Amino acid sequence: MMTEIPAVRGFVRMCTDGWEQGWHERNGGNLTYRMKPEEVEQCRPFFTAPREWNSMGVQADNLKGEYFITTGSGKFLRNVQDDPEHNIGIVEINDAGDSWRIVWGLENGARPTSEFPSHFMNHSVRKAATNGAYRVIYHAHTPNLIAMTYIMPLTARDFTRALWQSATECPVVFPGGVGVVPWMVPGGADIAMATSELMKKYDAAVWAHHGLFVSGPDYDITFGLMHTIEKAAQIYMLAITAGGGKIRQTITDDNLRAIAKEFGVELNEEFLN
Ligand code: 2HA
Ligand code: ZN
Repeated sequence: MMTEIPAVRGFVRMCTDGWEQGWHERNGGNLTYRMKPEEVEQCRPFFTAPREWNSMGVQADNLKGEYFITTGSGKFLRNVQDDPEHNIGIVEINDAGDSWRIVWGLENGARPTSEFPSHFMNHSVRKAATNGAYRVIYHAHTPNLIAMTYIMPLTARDFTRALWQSATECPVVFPGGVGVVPWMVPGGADIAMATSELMKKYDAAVWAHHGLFVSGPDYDITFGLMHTIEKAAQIYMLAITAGGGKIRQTITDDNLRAIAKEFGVELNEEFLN
């Protein structure tokens, strides 16, 4: 069965995990995974007759011929586990690197996520930046982080510092910090380009008043990054609310440097004083 193949099983589990966290109301959020060649071969016996090519409006040389597992446009992540064939699918990218076609799933006329252009451009950037190691792009509507985008300046520096200071593990989990995209219309080429520009530097990009985009090498690390950032945002919002808008004390820059030294990570110095 397709759903017994680890790459697919892990994908389905991640959709369910995100749903259970409360990050995927209705059709909110989306997930894509760039498959390894051996995973494509494991899945190939289950492929259906390829459907028509669809142009994306974006192009990437380094993703020509790749295969992605993707959530479906308008589909609810809540439903993926019960009915993967209608809610997720596998798409193949053409030799020009500018179109996809469905080779499995997304039954009854479904299409890849509306954010596929964003995911695609981010895969291209992260693949290049990590020598092919990064394979997962994940977008979720994380409530506490979204709330933060109403009360904080929309800069990478402000968000990174607030999140690093909100839990001791944060600088270890995302030493590079997070980027911030101002409010933009979702689903189009513009937000795809803005996000992928930030993804050259960061593993995570906050979408103001919308959610978070993260990238990683596998499902565990990528889900863990989303989880860690949202939990830090939750702590920040709890603290700022309980403190009536004031924070009495926090993790200092010297503390952050000490953590980095102990754990052998390099903090983005731009964000330290
Ligand atoms: O998939 O989250 O950003 C629905 C969305 C669009
Ligand atoms: Zn969204």
